Amino acid sequence: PDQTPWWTSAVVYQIYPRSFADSNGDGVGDLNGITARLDHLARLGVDVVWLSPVYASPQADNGYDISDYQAIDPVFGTLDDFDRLLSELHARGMKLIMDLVVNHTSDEHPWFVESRSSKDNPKRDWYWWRPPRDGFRPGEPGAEPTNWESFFSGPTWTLDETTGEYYLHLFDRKQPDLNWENPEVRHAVYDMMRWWLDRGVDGFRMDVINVIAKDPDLPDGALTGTSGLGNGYPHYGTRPRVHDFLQEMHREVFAGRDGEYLTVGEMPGVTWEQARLFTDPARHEVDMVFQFEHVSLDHGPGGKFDPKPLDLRDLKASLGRWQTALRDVGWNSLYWNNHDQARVVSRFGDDRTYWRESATALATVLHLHRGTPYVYQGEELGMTNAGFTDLADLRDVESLNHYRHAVAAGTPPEVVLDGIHRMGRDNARTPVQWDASPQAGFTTGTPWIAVNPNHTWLNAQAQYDDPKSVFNHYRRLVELRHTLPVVALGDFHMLLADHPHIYAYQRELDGTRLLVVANLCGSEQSAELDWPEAEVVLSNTGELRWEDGKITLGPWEAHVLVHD
Ligand code: TEU
Repeated sequence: PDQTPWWTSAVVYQIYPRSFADSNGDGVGDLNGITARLDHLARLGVDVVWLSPVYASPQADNGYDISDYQAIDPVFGTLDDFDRLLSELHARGMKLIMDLVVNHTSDEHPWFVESRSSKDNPKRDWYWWRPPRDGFRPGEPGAEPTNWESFFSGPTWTLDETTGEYYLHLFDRKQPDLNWENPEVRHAVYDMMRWWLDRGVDGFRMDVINVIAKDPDLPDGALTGTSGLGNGYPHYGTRPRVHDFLQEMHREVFAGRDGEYLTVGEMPGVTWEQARLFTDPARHEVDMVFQFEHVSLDHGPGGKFDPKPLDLRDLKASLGRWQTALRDVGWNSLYWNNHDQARVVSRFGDDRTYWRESATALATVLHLHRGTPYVYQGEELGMTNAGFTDLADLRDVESLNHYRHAVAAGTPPEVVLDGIHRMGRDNARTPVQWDASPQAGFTTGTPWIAVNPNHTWLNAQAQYDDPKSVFNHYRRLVELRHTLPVVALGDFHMLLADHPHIYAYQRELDGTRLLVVANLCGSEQSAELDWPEAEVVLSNTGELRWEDGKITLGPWEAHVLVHD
């Protein structure tokens, strides 16, 4: 029988529930809002929905701080609302994968409330507790047990006054890290995962699943940057033990079930060498990973909030490396956007002069690689960065913590704000723009974060019936993946690797060849390209100009050709 996994020809759509659609006018998106908008997904043709967290949460990190894994937060609705959404998705032939956030819980989770209550509480060892560093009193600067810097600025340890010990949090202090060395923790997670699979969900996106294994000696990291804190990544990032945990998870949760599941591990800092192991089907770990190489290429010396221009050759080298790495084993995910990344049309494209052309050119280049594409809500409309100008516009704990620490460290506030407005996660979290009405059809109330003013022209309603719209271009890309086996399974071969502005590659399967050629800049480009006469199956703008082996492409002009 055909052993090709179903997800090799699938497209996944990510919903960030608080910004997708609000059904009860409280200004926050919810489950019933999603259910009311499923026709949008069906029109697009996507196969799977990845639902960002809707569990009970104090919302310190917009739901990535969970206080009850088996309850729906009232702001999103009820378990009945969830079951209705799931059955409506299944009725339309779509699958649903949940966001599994088990590197850490909320500090308001009963597990942590118990753990912190006393040193001899049975759940004390469910988290990472340590006394102050030798020679330091509790609360004294430098008393933190390691010098690691948090993803969200500052130390990764917070003192708990009750017991005079520190607890570890790689992210915000309201997100204490679970101790995966403790089998009780692992089995509690597996019980919860089975509970969701028994409810009918089709798999999981696993939040920062490659940092769950810490070096129990908790050594310091090398000092980096100006914060005086150290890089802990070598001591908690993608350690070999992660493979043991994922293989145990597969045995305990998935083995023996006959469903068609999808697992994708979000792995900041993962290398292609490690991804070959994580995604090798024979190892039963995960089906694919989210890697971060390509979305770090525009990080300047100061990191994410100190952006630098992207060099297309770096992008081609990076994505090409991952295509080569996973051509004979494992599988790639393909993404530009998610709820943590600035909007690609503003970041790598042109959200002014060539907004539609650049959005569709970038989509074409990404989607026809070998791998499973992920479309983040609003990306299919070409939604842009928020255009925020003020600190008061921001909601994201990562940005707000960064602002506080960077300004305290002496960076001028306007410099810090500029980096946040360009690269901050709130750019991806403004409400989906459904129509031109006052709150873009997202809510009848006051949205939790401002709607982008460009929704008056940039919205789904304005695009559904426009054959040249971003939406219909994405719809055609999904259709190509569903109809042409060469898109799902063809070998990948990069072309024009050294051209500074043209991204070109070929796919090949059983004699069928597909060519993608795109000019990813705002000025006309040409190149020598030798390819046989072929049929143009998709273009985003202009007529293909290709004479005597020389191709000429206008600004952001992209074409897809097939030669049988
Ligand atoms: O993201 C982890 C992560 O790596 C991002 O926070 C990234 O490092 C940062 O945003 C810079 O791009 C996952 C979730 O996707 C994110 O929303 C959560 O905030 C985080 O884990 C903690 O759960």
